Amino acid sequence: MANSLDRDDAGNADTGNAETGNGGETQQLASGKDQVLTTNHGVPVSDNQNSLKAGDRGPTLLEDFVLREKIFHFDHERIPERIVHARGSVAHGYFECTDPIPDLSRASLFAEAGKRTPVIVRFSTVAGGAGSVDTPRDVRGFATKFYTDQGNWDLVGNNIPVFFIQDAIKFPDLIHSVKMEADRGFPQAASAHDTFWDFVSLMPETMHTVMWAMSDRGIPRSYRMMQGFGVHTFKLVNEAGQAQFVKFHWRPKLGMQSLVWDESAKLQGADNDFHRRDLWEAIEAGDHPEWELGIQVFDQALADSLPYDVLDATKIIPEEVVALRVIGRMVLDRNPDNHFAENEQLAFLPSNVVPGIDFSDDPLLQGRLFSYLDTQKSRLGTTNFHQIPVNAPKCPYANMMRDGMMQTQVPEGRANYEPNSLSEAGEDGGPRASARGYRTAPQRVEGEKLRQRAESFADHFSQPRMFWRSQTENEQAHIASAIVFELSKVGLDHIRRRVLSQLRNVDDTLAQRVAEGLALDLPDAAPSAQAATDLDISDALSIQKNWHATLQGRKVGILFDAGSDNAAIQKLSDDIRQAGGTPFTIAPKVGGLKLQDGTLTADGQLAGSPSWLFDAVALVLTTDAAQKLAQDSAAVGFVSDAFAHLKAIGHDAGAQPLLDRAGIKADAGITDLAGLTKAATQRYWAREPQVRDLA
Ligand code: HDD
Repeated sequence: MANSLDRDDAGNADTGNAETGNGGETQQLASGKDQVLTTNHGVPVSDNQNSLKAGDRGPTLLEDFVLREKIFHFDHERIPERIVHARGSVAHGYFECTDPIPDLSRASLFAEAGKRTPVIVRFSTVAGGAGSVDTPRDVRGFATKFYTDQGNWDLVGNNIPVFFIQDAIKFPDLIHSVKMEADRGFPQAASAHDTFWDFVSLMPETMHTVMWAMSDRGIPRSYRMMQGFGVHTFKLVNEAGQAQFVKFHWRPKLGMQSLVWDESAKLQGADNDFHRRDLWEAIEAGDHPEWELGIQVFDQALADSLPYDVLDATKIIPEEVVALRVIGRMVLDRNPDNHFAENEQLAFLPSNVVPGIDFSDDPLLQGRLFSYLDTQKSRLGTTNFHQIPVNAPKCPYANMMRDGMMQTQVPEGRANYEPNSLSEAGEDGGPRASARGYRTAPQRVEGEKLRQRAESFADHFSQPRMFWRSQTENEQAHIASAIVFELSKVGLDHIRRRVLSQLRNVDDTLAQRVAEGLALDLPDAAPSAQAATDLDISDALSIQKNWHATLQGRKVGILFDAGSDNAAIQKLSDDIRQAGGTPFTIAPKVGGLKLQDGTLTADGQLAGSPSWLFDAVALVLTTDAAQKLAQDSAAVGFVSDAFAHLKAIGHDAGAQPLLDRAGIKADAGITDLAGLTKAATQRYWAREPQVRDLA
């Protein structure tokens, strides 16, 4: 395809090979060097600086088609943002099957070891708008489109394995309550407000997901350090049509890591794009994010033996009950070329499944199957949204669906209905259904038509209690503090009290801690449909119990100033790189500074590079520089925040005056420069009681 217009200096086009119009290839937007600027209709433009006027100071003429087209197009550049998950970041990559499962599923992407399937992944926050921030407390979307050779499979999941509600009919209420409040338009990207907690307090089924969202899972350090979950129970179906239940899990190669709350709040000012930038920079640097795909496979008999319903999306099946089998890995190795084309226009549909993967009767999933197809028409404007390159399958597709707004395809012949016998006359009869096509797994269904929640969905508290009991002490403190913080932003007293009464059903000590944190009396427990039982603790639910002590994917900020030891900075930077981390140098001034040995240009200026941006920090300073910086609140804050955020601090002897001013007390995370690469693989949870009052 000729995808660029060759023009001579006079703007004459060489259209020699460019086929356009019926049956030909569509002309693409020209790219590359030496292109002539044209209108959208291909007319060369001679002046892109001045509109057409009557006299050089006169009024602009209506006939200026160049101006009108440019402004017209600009006026319409935005499309409706997603009603939820508006803010997201995408990356391309591949899924590689490592442990084929033809016995379980006839999905071709799981057929052979080593088989690679292209993917695009979109990570997102839920509540904020497209231009909001990356680090609020929120659930994160983790949506993967697999461009398989049997069509697109979209696994549209989250970083939390459960959901707030059990039935899709509650989704609009949930989302209305969490988004900015309807009259005032705030708060943006935050659940800490009346309407969300009002909904939560009245809907005890939210309690499990609330516990996860209030835990450190709600403030991930990086998209690369989050788990992902398909959430619902799905089915795998093999060649013989036999179906088994399945739950899908993504496990990050870097392990799980989270921010601490104060850090995540401050990051919202320091870098709105903290997660987007992290993903982009890692891929640009060739440090390709990777996850394992694990499955939990189980049959009806196991499902029947569990004390909860596998069709209830507010429940997990602990890995200790059904082990995870890793069947593949996903690598993200390419950043998008264009944010609008590949992110804004990207459309996920849980209804996109391929042969070998099927739905369960989870009522939340069933509702989603309608909602996503529907929303794309409103967001992308046309039923032909599947033709947008990022949404189109990479395998051939053919059917009798025709026309519609923004149709870009030009089907040939008259076979736009089926069956037809046109081929008997030598014409192309078009595509036909195949026995190898998608077949729904047979399932006997019977029952009365009714609007009723199954009894087996009634236990809203045992699993949140299991989650709470499975956390470390620090993690429990974080949950209690997070709920205190959120409820402190709730203005209506009766809502706070009702949340407390629901929390009593989860765990009395949690409710007590939250009540104390708010200086409220503990109300009676709310009436509950089913009292909680003590399920076994699941260590897999804790981030801290599963910490990967590695510098990979972590960033170390190195503060220096005039006169610092350049050799020490270079050695430290090399050590950090060797260990898989990223060094970032910071100085009060970004131009080249004269050091003991040579000059060094910092990567970032101190006021714009607070320690919140890094996983650990180093101070390489002369005593004079440290004394001067001890008078600078940005420098003192750099150190005291690193300490308060439980990070490793490596320093040379000269840095002592700054450490003293910041009130740093020695502990396992405070080290000389040589010890920093090891120390920086951790957060220092034991320090936490020193730096804040644990609720
Ligand atoms: Fe949803 C977007 C995940 C329940 C309706 N959802 C959306 C995205 C993710 C999820 C990751 C962003 C996709 C993207 O990046 O473009 N949603 C979930 C999960 C759910 C869930 C894990 C429960 C297990 N969602 C859910 C329900 C409904 C919706 C019950 C409606 C009945 N979700 C939508 C939506 C969105 C969406 C309104 C907004 C934009 C879009 O679909 O394409 O249709």
